[in-house]
Amino acid sequence: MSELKNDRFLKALLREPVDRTPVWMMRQAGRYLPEYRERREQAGSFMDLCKNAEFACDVTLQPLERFELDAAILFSDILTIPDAMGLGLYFITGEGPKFEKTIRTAKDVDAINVIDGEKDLGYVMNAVRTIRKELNGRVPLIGFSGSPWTLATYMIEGGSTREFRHIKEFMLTQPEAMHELLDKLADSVISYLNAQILAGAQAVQIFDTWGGVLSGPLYQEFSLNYMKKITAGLLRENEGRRVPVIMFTKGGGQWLPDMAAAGADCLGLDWSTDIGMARQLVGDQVSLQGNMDPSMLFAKPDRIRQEVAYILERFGKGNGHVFNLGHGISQFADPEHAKVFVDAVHELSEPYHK
Ligand code: 1CP
Repeated sequence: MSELKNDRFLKALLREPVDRTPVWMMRQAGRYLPEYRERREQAGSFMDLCKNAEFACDVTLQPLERFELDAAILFSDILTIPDAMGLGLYFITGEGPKFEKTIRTAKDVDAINVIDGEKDLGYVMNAVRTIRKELNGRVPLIGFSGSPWTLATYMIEGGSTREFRHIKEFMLTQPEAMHELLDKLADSVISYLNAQILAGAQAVQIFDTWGGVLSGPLYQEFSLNYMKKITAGLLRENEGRRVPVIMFTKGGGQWLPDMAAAGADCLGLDWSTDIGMARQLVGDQVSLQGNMDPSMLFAKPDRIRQEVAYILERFGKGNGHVFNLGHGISQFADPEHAKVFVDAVHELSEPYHK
């Protein structure tokens, strides 16, 4: 494997010194880029785009052609695991992901098998290998998975939801079956992420997009516990380097001290938490990733730069900050504004590393 030319991102995740604050954007490959929409059209469907290693590699690299990003993220989706479990994932334009089958009873849970990352999701591993080769050491590649709780919301609801009615009813009335499902998902995520690491992912992120819809004790019991199981089961070193783990719970700002003790190297923050306060709470246990409101990209360039400056100042001097948006970039964001954002992070962060 080729030498890594820019390892700022991996160093910052491990709280090692860097020259400038590294930056990437959640969902950096996607619908806000015209070249992505073109490829997506060519592929025919979103899943065809994910399953074709050349196409997946191509869209992974698209944002790197435009912006000076310090990391690439595998182009895929968190819902590949439930799809591999046999639930039948499909997409309806404008409505987001849907499943042909849903999980509603303990019997449904019993019928689910733990997946094997390399065997059942070989197309993802092929994409990882293709991207690593094509990156040729330019920047590190991030692999990812959904958290068990977040995957379960889609499996039980059958798609996106605002209310989380079915999953919360299931959790509250059939807690044993819920735990059995989450445990199978945690084992599947471990196998999936380890396969990504062996295929070439140099850091991994666990997306707990819906952990924040739970109250504190239920977050601990039904989401954080299973992410702990995952961090304990992951390969933490490959190719002679540590493979850092990032844990991102959207809406999890008030649980940072518990999350910091859950075995991840870095915690992702959404924009509702002040990053200076977060740093005080976690101390030197973990690094922090975030956290500009993605809507800030709708502002004019001066305002975007001002916000970047503010977040850098709130984090302050020293190691352990990876700049990012607080959640995925909007499909309506102007790519020129994304460029302003990325450039501003590099330009304005130098004094914080002297
Ligand atoms: O038709 C299309 O082009 C579909 C849009 C799309 C894209 C670009 C989907 C469907 N998934 C993706 C790619 C994707 N999904 C990536 C690619 C890598 C990158 O960041 O560039 C990643 C990391 C994800 C992860 C993902 N998928 C999450 C977690 C992150 C988050 O934003 O919270 C979630 C919740 C999903 C489910 C999903 N898949 C697609 C959509 C539109 C959604 C969200 C649905 C919802 O809001 O409930």
